[in-house]
Amino acid sequence: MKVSNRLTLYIVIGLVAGIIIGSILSPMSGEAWVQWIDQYIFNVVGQLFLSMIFMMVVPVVFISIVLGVVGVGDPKTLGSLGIKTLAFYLTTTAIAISIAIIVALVLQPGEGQSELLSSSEVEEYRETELEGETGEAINQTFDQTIINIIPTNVIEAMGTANMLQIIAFAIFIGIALIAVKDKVPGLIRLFEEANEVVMWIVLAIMKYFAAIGAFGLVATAFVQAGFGAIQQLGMYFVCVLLALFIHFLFVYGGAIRFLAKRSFIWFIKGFAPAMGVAFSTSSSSAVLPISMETAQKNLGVRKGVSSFVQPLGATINMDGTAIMQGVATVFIAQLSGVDLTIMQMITVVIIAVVASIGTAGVPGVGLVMLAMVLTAVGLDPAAIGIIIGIDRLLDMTRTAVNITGDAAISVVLNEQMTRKEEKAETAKQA
Ligand code: DAS
Repeated sequence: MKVSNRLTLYIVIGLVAGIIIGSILSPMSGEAWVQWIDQYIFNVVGQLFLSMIFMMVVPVVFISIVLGVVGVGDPKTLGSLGIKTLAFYLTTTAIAISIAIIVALVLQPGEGQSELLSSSEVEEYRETELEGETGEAINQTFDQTIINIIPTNVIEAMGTANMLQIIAFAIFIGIALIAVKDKVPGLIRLFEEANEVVMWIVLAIMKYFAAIGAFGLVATAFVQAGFGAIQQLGMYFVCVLLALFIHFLFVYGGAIRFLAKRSFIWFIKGFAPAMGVAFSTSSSSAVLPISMETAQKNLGVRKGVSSFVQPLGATINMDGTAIMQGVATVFIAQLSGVDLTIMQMITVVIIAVVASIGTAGVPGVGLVMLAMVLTAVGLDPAAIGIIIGIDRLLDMTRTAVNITGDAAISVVLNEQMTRKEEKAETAKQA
């Protein structure tokens, strides 16, 4: 069953209504009645929806990847699919951050605002975040990130929704099922039937709760939005949105148009429901079941590609986040009166790509990775305190870009695989 255009329309209506109502109420967010509505209506509705889709992430991702690997059929094809996927992801992320750096160098968002560095938010961020989990994340080295991919306890990996570890375990199970499939036909059928059940639940959640859930999440975000901060950080805000738009239009548009040889409008219309839910939840991981369902049902991506490429992408491919990091690094360098050298910019690109590998797609994770990037180029990570106020609004947009990149690559790989099979078929008949 396709994710219908009508459902897409309802989600968009929910989003727009949430933005309008949230923006109207935002100036009165200090009033008791606004806080009551925000806490007991918007927030409850939004969080219930978010919990429902988070509930489905681990079962959907695990079952889909096992079936995806079995669907691909042989480890060699899976290997080449994996290498192509990683190559596309690293390339698009490097392009994304380069676009971001260029936009920030041209528009100079930090020019003449160095007083921001002495704002109270900087010290507050240093005392709270940098002492906490962000501080630990900064110190996670690349080798730890790689070693952590293999779970020592698969139940804990699922219990903590450690996406990379779940993906790794599912790939092992899938490859084993291929090797012994004649002995375990019932087990493969069990996975297929379980997939029908979990995907039915995902679609039902979308059908009955996505519009109202998206409304609640966006409304509460805009009630609490730091519109004041936007005025002060207007150029930073514009730079991030402009770089996201350029990347979305030219990189993903180009990939769909010239690599997948499909219409970009077709792609946007088909993937819109997932983009809407990503925008409202600010979590690539939470929206993963919906983005896979939408890619498979609306964009015709086969399960073997979608259920391998998209979960991997939700974890290691965050072009939108890389864009925020590129702009924020140049912005904070400008505030600090530092002219980044070419070597430092290359370091930003490498660290941003490496940082995205070890972090799951959850709200605000981009700022944790930004602290690692700033530290790597000798800038003060506490300066993140300046941009944290408007990050919730930017997080929504960049999360939608993150998952759109994963879907675009899935469509490209799927179309290439289909064309390759058709060519082989023609050759066989000739
Ligand atoms: N919210 C993150 C995601 O889910 C992106 C970010 O924080 O930059 O993709």
